[in-house]
Amino acid sequence: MLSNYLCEINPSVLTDFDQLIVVGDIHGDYESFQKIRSQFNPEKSYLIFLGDYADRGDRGVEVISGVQYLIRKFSNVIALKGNHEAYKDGQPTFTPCDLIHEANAKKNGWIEYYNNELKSFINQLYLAAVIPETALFLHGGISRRIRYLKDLRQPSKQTEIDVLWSDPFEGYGEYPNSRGIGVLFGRDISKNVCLRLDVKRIIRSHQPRKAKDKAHIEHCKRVITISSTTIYGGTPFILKLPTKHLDKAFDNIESFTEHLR
Ligand SMILES: [Mn+2]
Repeated sequence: MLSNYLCEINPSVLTDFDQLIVVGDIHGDYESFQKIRSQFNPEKSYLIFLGDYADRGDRGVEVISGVQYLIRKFSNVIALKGNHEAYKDGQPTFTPCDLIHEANAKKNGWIEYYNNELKSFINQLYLAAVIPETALFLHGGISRRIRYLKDLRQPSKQTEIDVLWSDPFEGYGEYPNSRGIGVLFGRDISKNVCLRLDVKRIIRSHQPRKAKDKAHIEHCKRVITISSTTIYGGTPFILKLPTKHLDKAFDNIESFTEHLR
């Protein structure tokens, strides 16, 4: 159980920091994680991770313990849940789960790792974060089910699945996702959800192949996909945006893309 699904970021707290750093999928790429850490200044940065910390790359255990350390130590670091953090009774709801093999090789076996480390990590993850009038942050996407902020504060099981698994497509309407879970959402869905939740854009990850070298912008600039992993090649990056001119910075995102190589 997540103790709190939606992290509502107070804009006046945010402007206590110089920059907002947003991190996409890491997928066990510990080298990229270390570079992200070196970009983070606890006094000056507010840091948001968008999920998918492990699997695919071979150092998910290390990435998770690094993120765990940051969210425990700093109130200005928050981490969202990705579909690779979705487990039910110690069983992954996705395949393949490389973290099981990693935990068996590096720790005292999967069950112990899950119960003693992973579970408490997952319990600290939010499903989404919002900066009022500015941006909604989540791992995968949205659906018609999201009509009010309360749908994210108290999400139904299906809404949670939509957020973790969905992808945007360049059309209109909403269709079943070819992943077999979540939806494909069109530009009209993005427009409506942004209007109803009073944000200008949605920042997400979940498709690192689409954002190998730079942010992928679609749906009339309302949907921005980022990636912070080398697992599919390309140059991983983070967003590093000035908190005082956040809206302007989001509209000029290339200038605030910080490559990690
Ligand atoms: Mn994902």
